[in-house]
Amino acid sequence: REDAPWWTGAVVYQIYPRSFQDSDGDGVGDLRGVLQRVDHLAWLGVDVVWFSPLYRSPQDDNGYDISDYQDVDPVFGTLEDLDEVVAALHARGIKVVMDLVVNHTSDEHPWFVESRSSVGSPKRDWYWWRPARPGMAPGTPGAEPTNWGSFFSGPAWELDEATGEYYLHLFSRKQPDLNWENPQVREAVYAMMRWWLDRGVDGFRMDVINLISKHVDDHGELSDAPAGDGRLAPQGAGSTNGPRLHEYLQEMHREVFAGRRAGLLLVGETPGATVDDAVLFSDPARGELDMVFTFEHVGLDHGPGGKFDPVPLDLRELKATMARWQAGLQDVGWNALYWDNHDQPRIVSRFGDDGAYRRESATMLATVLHLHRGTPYVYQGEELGMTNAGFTSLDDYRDIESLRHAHDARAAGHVSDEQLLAGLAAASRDNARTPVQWDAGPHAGFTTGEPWLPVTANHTHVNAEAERADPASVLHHYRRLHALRHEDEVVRLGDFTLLLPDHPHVYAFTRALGDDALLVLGNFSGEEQRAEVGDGWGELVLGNVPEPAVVRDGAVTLSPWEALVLRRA
Ligand code: ISL
Repeated sequence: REDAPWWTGAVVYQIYPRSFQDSDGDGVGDLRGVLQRVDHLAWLGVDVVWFSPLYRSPQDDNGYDISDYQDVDPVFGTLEDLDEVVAALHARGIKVVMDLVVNHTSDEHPWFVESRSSVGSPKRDWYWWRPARPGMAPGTPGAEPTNWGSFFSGPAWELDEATGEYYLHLFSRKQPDLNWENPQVREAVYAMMRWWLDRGVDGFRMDVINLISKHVDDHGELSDAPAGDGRLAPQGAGSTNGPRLHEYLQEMHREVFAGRRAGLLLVGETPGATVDDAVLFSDPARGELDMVFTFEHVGLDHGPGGKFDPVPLDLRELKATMARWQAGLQDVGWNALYWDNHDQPRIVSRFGDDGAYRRESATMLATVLHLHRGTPYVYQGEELGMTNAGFTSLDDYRDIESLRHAHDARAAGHVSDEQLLAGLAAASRDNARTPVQWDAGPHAGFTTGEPWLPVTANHTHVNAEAERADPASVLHHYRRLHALRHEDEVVRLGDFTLLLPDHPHVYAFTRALGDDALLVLGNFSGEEQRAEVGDGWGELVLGNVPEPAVVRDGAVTLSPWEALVLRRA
């Protein structure tokens, strides 16, 4: 137990800088704004802050399109401001993790500007340039070098008129993919990473890191992925978990992290990774990453038409999925636990009830997640029980994925405007990106100017100031969960066992370590629910309602959205 890495007892807090706190009235959050809120983070008891990209960027994808890896975008401040923020957080014992976006750069990055300048450019091979399909004229539909689809709609290839070749972009056309096959690219990335560690940051959250190795054949060529009927191949086909991925990660580890101070955090974002993949990524003996973000549990409410065509969650599927990941990483590796991030709709609006039971369901969801085995990630505003944005007009949306989807859906004409708006209201990434609700005042205390994205109307009662004053609030509940992880070895390290897999509304599991054990229950419904949990449960560790349920004759009746944590008697 003493050997367990520090992050088994840590909570990570994600800041999306654009929406956290504005200090200069331009309506966009910034680093000096973060300085104003360091007390909030310290009081909340988080151990690490992960910053979504702060780097210089044209902001086509809100900073996930980087034009200079070693500078801060002026909209957020300066490198000196960042140094101050890092120092202020370190002074409170909070580590700082940077987003690392190295599957792609911005098309305005000097590397790409050089690469696109001519077919003979020394950096031509730093990106994926390919001619049109044999026998087809560049620019004609279907002439793209492969059938790969972009994550943001349409083909993953863009024709560059000047040289007559296409370049690969798995995301927007302003995000060309780097060619990791080229050793110079890898060395440039590693050098940049070392520069950040030398500057004092404590690790990286690696954006779509399992897309960096493309599926090339023996001749270095890319080819069509199975699509069935001539349409675009699914997103990520041809590039997910490619053949050299583990080799690259191990090389990165040797080149960047070997011999560094203890206490770094390396977390990968890995859409499409399976449990078996995650074991490989997070097995300490392999020298790759500490943990990865999985996507299976946040795909369970995607319908036949994808994320913008949501279906109701079947709790049994959620339990089965989470339990499979818990079991798969029990002996080797580690889980990253999350409900929310800057790409996902708000969990209280998604799996909870953001109306009458907002407080209860937000605290229940938090309890269930944080009591799993793994490192919990809290996304800004989640600790307040912030809800989805509730936008009713297309004009409110700013997110490139949402706008591209809306454009394509309208062009294809297969959904009504009403359906389109309903899909966006449920699943748009902008749901997570509305400004943090600090107080009941104008623009929720986020800015003195016009916020870049509308503030949610419920900030008059859902806000940090009001919740700080209310011990029963979502905010206080998160603080208790963080303290519990810091203090309780069973929460950190106990084995996970799912109970009642077939109960349609109750999430139930135990955590056990030596003689100690916890029972965790969550009612995922607005009705009372009875659950058979057996006898032998004693002390109340945590609840979320004024009169917590009690186990009698081996059964318990939970009130709507109740969460209950009991210790073995
Ligand atoms: O949000 C998604 C779909 O709705 C995901 O597919 C997402 O695009 C994917 O998880 C990758 O996300 C990361 O890389 C993107 C960036 O837009 C996201 O914000 C980032 O989290 C490209 O850098």
